[in-house]
Amino acid sequence: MGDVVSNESLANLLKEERRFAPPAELAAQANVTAAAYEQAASDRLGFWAEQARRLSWATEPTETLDWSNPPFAKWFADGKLNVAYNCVDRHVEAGLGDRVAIHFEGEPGDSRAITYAQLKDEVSRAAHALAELGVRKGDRVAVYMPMIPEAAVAMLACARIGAAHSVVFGGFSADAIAARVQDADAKVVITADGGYRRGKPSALKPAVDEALGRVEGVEHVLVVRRTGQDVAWTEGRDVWWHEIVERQSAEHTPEAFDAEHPLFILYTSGTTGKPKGILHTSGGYLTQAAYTHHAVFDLKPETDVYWCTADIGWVTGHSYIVYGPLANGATQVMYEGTPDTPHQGRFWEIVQKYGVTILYTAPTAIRTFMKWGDDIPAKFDLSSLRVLGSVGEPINPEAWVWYRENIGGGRCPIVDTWWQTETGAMMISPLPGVTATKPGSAQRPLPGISATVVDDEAREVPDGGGGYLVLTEPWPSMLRTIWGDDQRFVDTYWSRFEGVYFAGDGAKKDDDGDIWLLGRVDDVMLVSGHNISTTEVESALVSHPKVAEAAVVGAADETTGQAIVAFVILRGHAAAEAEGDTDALVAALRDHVGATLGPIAKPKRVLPVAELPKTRSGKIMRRLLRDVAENRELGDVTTLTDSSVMSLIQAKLPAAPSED
Ligand code: 6R9
Repeated sequence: MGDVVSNESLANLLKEERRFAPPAELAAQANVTAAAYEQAASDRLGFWAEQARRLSWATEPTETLDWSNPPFAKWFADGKLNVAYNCVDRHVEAGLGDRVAIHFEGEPGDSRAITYAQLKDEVSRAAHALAELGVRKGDRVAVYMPMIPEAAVAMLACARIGAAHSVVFGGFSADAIAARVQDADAKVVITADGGYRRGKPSALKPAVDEALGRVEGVEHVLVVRRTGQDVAWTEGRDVWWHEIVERQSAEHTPEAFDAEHPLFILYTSGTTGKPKGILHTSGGYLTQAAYTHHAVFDLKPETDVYWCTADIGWVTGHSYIVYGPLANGATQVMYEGTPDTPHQGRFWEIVQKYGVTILYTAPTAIRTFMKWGDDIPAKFDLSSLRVLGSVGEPINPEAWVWYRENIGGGRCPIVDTWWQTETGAMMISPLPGVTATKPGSAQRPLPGISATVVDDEAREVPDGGGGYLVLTEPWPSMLRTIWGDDQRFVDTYWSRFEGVYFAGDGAKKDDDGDIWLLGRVDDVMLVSGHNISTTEVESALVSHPKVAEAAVVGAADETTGQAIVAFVILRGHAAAEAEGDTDALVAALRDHVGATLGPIAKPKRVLPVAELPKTRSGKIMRRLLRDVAENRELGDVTTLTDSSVMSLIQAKLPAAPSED
């Protein structure tokens, strides 16, 4: 079929027949039922106006959406609120001051429980401290912190005084800090001496010092003492958090800001080019973060113990550690360190210790746990869990089923939540009390959200077809622009298809109309005229019992245009068995993909590797694997978690590719 050109935008190869009904007990008590879809469908703006009333407004909005100047939206524009008041004070005023807001678990094993009353005092003091350092409404503050409660306090203190925060992930370099501080013109940087990572203190302040040697405009650096490491000190500029914050009053009157007042800027690393400063504002963002956290996790704040394992430096940490859960008065766990310190059961030990009921993590972590083996979670009591979430990448059906069985004990619904830094909050996801879930599918747009799949000509694809994911109506937590670059905002998201938001992801609709995310469109492979998604081939590989993780890329090929090259990580036992001789296994894996998806998707080469290149938020970087597969010099590796991974992979490349 060499040169047959398919008229599909994206082939639909994978069939998944497994279905899991929502647990009856959960469905009977669910926060949100199927009626929400109907209600939102009949009156979308009325639906969101009602969700906005979950918040406490100083001035209730009378307008819902102003879309008179697309794509620049205004939500609840005549309303006024204080985001920090909504996340903290109002719970204390409601008599819930003694409820634990954050169970902090440090990597070395230290722990602290912080109640809503304590959080209110700490946020108030930090707000006064920022004001004393000269931070005013409308200013920007950069935050470069480990995963400690002060990171959340810092963000809320900014929100409280109307300064936008720009959190820079604590694993990023001085270059990244400098670029972000400069782009946002930050006045203050909040950091720590360091944090604990992989069993030892890991310094943070030196990177801030280095960055500030290169950019101007930062007046003060506020430093939390976490590790007690020695730090260089710039007199007049640097201030210890404990010295300035502790002496402030715990009484602070929150000012109400316009719903469209900037709340934060978060830079998406992006695969190429200058990072984009994604701007989020207050009222619409908080409405959707709070609503989705309530609906998708079925949060019962009186009894649930919620844990999101993301870092505060990513949007998941913003929306589902800080703003959504705290707006809902949740009790949550916050963990500082890595999943394998001091042992590979650390996450399950934490679930057991705090009685975690709702767990939100990423496919990359789930696949790592699969690789480490079923026996590790089996040693812990995970019976408190009742809802499991996934975010960050498409979750392979096999990883989904593993998560359900080995972590969820076969009883917990899994919510696979699709969204982006740009969308601010969840957009496509099952509802745990409503949806019969399908392993690997994010399924339906949430109530009040309009998403679909279109072909190259912007025509909606029929059920069973594949193409591009688009969002067809504005939503409350949508990005408002790219900081300082409205034109880039329009060009990047609103120009590929007229009048709709293009997310950059490939997707398909199955025969029931449910949506399956198929990876970034930049990664789609073109094999003999067929557009084949990375996700489907990777999922077919992961469905083989010997494979824990897979990444596939299209490499230039004389006969087929591109040929599929697969990099696989074997599961613990399989890696040991295959030691030395992988030829038989490679042949078996190629056949397995061929049998699962059809001959067109059979990889030309399969390379077992020990690690895959990932971004710091755990997403596979296929671009670098493409460089390897095409024997090119490696592109930019600075966003890699571990740059030695690439030399290991290159060293493993056999001279002669396996052929049919
Ligand atoms: C929240 C977050 C956004 C990109 C997005 C997509 C991928 C996220 C996903 C998913 C399939 C899911 N993605 N969740 N793909 N299924 N449930 O991750 O934001 O870091 O901006 O990344 O991540 O490709 O476009 P962000």
